[in-house]
Parts: sequence; structure tokens; C-alpha cells
Amino acid sequence: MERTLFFSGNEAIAHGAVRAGAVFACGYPGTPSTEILETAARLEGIHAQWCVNEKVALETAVGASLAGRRAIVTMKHVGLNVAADPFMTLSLTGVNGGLVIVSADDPGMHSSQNEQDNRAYAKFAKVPMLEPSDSQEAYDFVAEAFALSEEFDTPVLLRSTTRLSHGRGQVIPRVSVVLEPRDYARDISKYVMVPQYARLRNRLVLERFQKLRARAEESSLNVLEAGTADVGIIAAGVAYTYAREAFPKAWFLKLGMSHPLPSRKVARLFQQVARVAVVEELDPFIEEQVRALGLPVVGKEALPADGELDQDIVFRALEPFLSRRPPRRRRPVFPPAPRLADTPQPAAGLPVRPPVLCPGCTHRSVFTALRRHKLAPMGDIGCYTLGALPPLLALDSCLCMGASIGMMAGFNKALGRKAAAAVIGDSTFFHSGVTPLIDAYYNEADGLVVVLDNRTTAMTGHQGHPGTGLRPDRSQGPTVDIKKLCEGIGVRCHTVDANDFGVLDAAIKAEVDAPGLGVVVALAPCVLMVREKAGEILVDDERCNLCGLCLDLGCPALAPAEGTVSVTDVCTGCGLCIEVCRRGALSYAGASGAGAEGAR
Ligand SMILES: Cc1ncc(C[n+]2csc(CCOP(=O)(O)OP(=O)(O)O)c2C)c(N)n1
Repeated sequence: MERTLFFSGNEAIAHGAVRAGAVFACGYPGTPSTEILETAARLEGIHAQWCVNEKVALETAVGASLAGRRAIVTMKHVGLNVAADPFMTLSLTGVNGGLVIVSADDPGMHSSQNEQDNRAYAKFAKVPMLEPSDSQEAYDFVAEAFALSEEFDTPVLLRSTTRLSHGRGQVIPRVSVVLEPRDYARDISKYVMVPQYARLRNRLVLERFQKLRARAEESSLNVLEAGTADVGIIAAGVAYTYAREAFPKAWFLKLGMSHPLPSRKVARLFQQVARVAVVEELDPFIEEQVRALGLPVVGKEALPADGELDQDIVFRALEPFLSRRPPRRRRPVFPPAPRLADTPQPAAGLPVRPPVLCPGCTHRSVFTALRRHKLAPMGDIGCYTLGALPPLLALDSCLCMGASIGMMAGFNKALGRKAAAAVIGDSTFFHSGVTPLIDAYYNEADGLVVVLDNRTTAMTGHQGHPGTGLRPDRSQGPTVDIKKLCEGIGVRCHTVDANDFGVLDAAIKAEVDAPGLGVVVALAPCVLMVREKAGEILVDDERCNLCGLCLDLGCPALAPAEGTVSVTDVCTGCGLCIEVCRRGALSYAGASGAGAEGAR
């Protein structure tokens, strides 16, 4: 006989995650979600950690997913507001190992500052959402969510509410899912969300959504349950259990996968019965979609739009409506597949000018040094994101501001070694890089963080930030020292001159080889703020064999010429090309001997 367990919804989700092959769980505490992670921490086969907040938790879980492992991240409903930045773009990048985000909502505000209905986030991000209605389903749906995540290359929202999270019920354990870990393969068009790739991914999301719609129609998670009365009820989550008890003879459309809505199954319910009601807590999320099909339905005019429901509330609210004369039937109007915008075509005859790092940009030196090591460089947002593009190909990801450090930590934790590094700008570090660094320290993550400190927020036009102390009126305010900040956290930190390639290269190498977590601050002001040219660079055409090592830097000042390279007027004389040339073909004018080091 099968062993039957008695779990709260939260315990069931944790056990369900282990059964589904998840090896990484993280989250930030908040009622009613907290016990999911606490339970996971007691189970074998899964690593569980508290993160510093929900944004960092999601980014860390994304790192574990990218490393090819199944990961689950837990939070209360308001936590998803904190994690909304990575969440919205994660819909575009998709996943590698399955990724399930548990949002535990709190209708009635038992322990919350608001009672927002997070089903709206599924619609907002165009991701599938599952809503279990009891502990058994909480356990079972986790595996369904992981399977959907990998099949459709999407994060999946698993929505719980207080009653489900804290209520207890029987759970029959199932056979464990057997999984092969997925390999990580760099794929910048999937994981680096610069506009040119994000536009393409966005189209895939719209197409994926149509496929998910079709899946919702077929899915055994969405069940049309026959009744004997001439009324039908559409419900998901715990609201289903209340409605089932209140109207045992009704027909039901029970939605386990409540987003996207299976419109045709809804229409089929309307064919069976005279009157249909939607029973849902909080917003008219399903009701509005049913009304949009042109089908008359009873919803929030009868049921409260705030607080929790129960079977008595549902019965008393719906009884008078469901016993009335039925409205005139209408034919449903199904939502059409949306048209996609025409792909913009470049004007004929114009050259393609991809965005590039400026000539002399010191971010280029960091990428050149990092490329020498076999670490997956998790990127962030700033000018330096351009380092992901050819020819540098030096960043593997760009999800949202501040994501690099959490993703690095999750990636390395999931693989149990220093396999990824993080690259983040100084402004971005202050924006949202400090919290994941604290988190990485607290969770003893391995990794190398390179802060590209160009003393400004260059990408948006040279604004000040706490590191520079510069105010919008260009007056000087107090400054925060990044090195001291890191050391205050307890993290090793070295500041090096990003113009001195040898020193920078050595510092990065030392940190790659060192155990644990370390930060290298690559310091040099943005080249656009330094007006002086560091020196004239000459090419020795005899020595140059056009091997391409200097052209690989992607510096707009260098161009291939006949059998050699040419240095154009935009050169700032940074001299990085001299450093990478193996034949001593490049040198500063006036320096003695070909390839001699110049004034940098
Ligand atoms: C949440 C959010 N806020 C603002 C922006 C706009 N933004 C993009 S990068 C960036 C800061 C870049 O500065 P820094 O990290 O110093 O890198 P730099 O461009 O100087 O290399 C900002 C403000 C954004 N993408 N996301």
C-alpha cells in the first residue's frame, strides 16, 4: 500500500520540488511562503538558502538554472514586486534547467501590507501559471511546472494562497523524476538581452504564448467535471474547493493551469449548462477573460473582490444568481492570434553600424583579460554590455541591472565550483550590486566580481552616483569607496588601474585562482571624460601579418588595410592593441624599438 503523508501546502511544494529533481532552492522569507524553504532545507538532495531579498533570490535561481539544474525560488506576493525586474526579462531569455517561481499570495492580508493578486504577473510576463487547490496538487504540480518550464523554455509561476500554504492535507508520494543535468552552452542571442536580441526573443515569447494557449486546452490540469445541476462554475486554487463544497451538483471547469485561459474549454462548459459563475479570490482575473469571449458570467457582482472566500460565502453569494432565469446564450468570440510587427529593414545602401565600445574604452581591457580564463562571465547593464557582442564575445548574460552577481553565485553554487564570474559597472554596483554581494558572502558563494569603475554612469550620459558623489547640478557631495564597502562586507577587494593592462591581467588571474569570493575594481575614468590623447600609435607594416588579434578588440580606431592594420583618427592612444599584438607590430610614436611600451 502507498504511504500517505499529511503535509501543509508549503511542505508539499518543498517535497514536490525534490521529487521533481530540483537541486537548488532559494527565497526570501514572507508569510505565507516561508515554510517552503525551511522544509527544503531539511530534505536530502536539494540545496536551500535564504537570499538577501527576492530580486537576488530570483537572479541566483536563474544562475542555477543557467548551469543546467532545476531550481525553485519562493517568496510572498509582494516579493515578486521586488523581483519584477529580472522576472519580466526572464520571460524573454527563458531557462536552461527548469525554473519555478512560487508566489504565495495573501488574500485577507493575514500578514501582509496589501493583498495584490499576483495572477496579473503571469499575464504581464506572458508566462504559464499553475494554481494547486490542495496539498496533493501542490506536491504534484511542482513536477508539472518544471516539465512545462523546460518544454516551453519559460519560467513558470506556481501560485499559492495562505489557505493552501498553511492548510494541511493528505499527500500520496509519487515516483521521483529521473533527470539528466543539462549542459550549459553560451548563447548570447538567448541570454544577453540587448535590444537586437531582445526584439527577437520577444517574438518567440509571443509565439510561445500561442503554443501555451493550445497546451492549456489539452492539459489534463484543466478538467471539465460533469455535474447534474444546470449550472457551471469555473475556479482555480482553493476557491475551487470552496465552490465544490458549496455546489456539489454543479458542472466545473477546474483550472490547474489558470494562465493562459483555455477558452475553448470555457466555451464547452457553456454548452453544458444554462448559467456559469467564476469563483475566484481577489481580482476578476478569470472573469474578465471569460467576459471578453462574449460569454455571460456571474462573478464579482456577487462574490467579494477582497478578502478570502469560504464555502459559506460562496454559497450565499451565488445561490440567488445561479437560480435565476438564464441569460440569452451567445456564441463565444475566441481571441485571435496577435499579428506581429513587420521586421524593420535597414534602408538600402546604408552600412550596418552595430553599437560598439568607444575607442580607448577601458572596459575593453577587462574583457581582454577575462577572456583568457574559462569562466562564464555573467554580465550586467551598462556600456560594457556591448562586450557581449562580436568580436569581443566576452559576456554570457544580461538580464537586468544588478543581476550578474546573483547569477554568478547561483551558477557556481549549482555546479559546486568557480565556473562563472560577474562583470558590473560602478553605477550598477550601487544600484543593485551591493545586495547580491552581501548575499554571495553570506551564502559562501565562490566567484570573481569585476567592477568596471569608470567613475560615472556612462551609458545614460555621465550622471553621478554615490561613488563619485557628483550631484545633478555638478556640485560635489560625499562619496562611497567601493573597496571599503566590499571590505566592510568582508569580501576581499583589490583596486587596479584599468589602464595598466599587465597589473589588471595579473589581478584578475590571481582572483580566478584564489578560493572563495573576491572583487577586482578596474578603475579608470570613462574615456569620453578624458580629452587628452595618451600617444600616437604606429603600425609596422613589415611586422604586421593581419593576424586579427588587435582587430578582435573591436576597437573602432583599428581597421584592416591591405596586408596590415590601420589606426584611424579616433584612436585615443590607450595602447591595448600594443599589449595584445604578439609580433610587436604596434608601438607608440617616439618609443624606442618596435612594440615598445609607451606613455599610457
Ligand atoms: C532598472 C533600470 N534602471 C535604469 C536603467 C538604465 N540604465 C542602463 S545601464 C545604467 C547604468 C550604467 O552605468 P554603469 O554601471 O556605471 O556602467 P557604464 O555605462 O558607465 O559602463 C542605467 C542607469 C535600466 N536599464 N534599468
